[in-house]
Amino acid sequence: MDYKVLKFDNQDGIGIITLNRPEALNALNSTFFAEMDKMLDAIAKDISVKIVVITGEGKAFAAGADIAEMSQMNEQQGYDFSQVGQNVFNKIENFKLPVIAAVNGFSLGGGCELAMSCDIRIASTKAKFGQPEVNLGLIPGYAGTQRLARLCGAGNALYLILSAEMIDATEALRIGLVQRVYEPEILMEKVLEFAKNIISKGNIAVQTSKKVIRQGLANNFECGSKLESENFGKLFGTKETTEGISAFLEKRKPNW
Ligand code: CO8
Repeated sequence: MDYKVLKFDNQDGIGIITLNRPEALNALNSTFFAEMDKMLDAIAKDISVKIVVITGEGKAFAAGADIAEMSQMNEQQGYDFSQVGQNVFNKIENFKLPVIAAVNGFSLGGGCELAMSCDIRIASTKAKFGQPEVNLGLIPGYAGTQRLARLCGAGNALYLILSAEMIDATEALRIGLVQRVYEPEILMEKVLEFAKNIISKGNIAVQTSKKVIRQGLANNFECGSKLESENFGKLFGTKETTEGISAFLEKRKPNW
């Protein structure tokens, strides 16, 4: 497939998806959602990709849903556009591989919601975050009301969504919206180093950890803990776990 607003690069097993419509600050339009959906399917089939990084070209990660496209919408179309976005972001959240957001710049509205659907957010000191929808007489529509409240607590979600305030990376780090912050010049280097470190671990264990955390959060503590035990047990049936434990006891590096 020919991609118009996305780029893909496989760097030694790290699949890098770059939002590539910098002239519109990578605003999320229907083309973006169709292409992201297809690209995720293609990555899922490519066994050489072990982890995914999402970033943006230019000064934005993504400055939100495409306001020009939304300007023509009626109630039904607004609902449908919200559903399309939620489905794609759910696909990222439940993707079998870990997904890291390398937040290079503006991450606003739908752009912040995209970052929140990723597993881990690593930001540049130039990044800015916010849910400015109320400035437009809107609310977040790609599950931002739900993810922000779960990631940063109801108080922080209400503070940001009701005020439309834009915060910098330091503040985003303080409220737990991002996990690390680096200078822009070294952002990708640090993200790739981090991704490489994850790839060097037991891949099945890494993917199982993500699955159990994600499915556990969608259920109650008891269900989540049971899921953990089931998956913990299953790992003892894999060559990966046998090799990992043997390598430790034999004081050598695992040969996955
Ligand atoms: N949509 C469409 N175009 C955009 C968007 C956007 N969200 N953001 C920026 N652009 C365009 C601008 O129109 C401009 O285009 P042009 O050069 O043709 O005039 C170009 O990108 C560059 O932008 P600016 O000149 O504004 O750049 P600045 O550096 O001056 O400002 C800002 C950067 C502060 C990020 C500013 O562009 C801005 O405020 N953007 C809008 C941010 C925003 O409100 N985002 C939230 C959108 S609503 C949303 O995301 C809802 C999600 C849920 C949807 C549910 C489905 C219905």
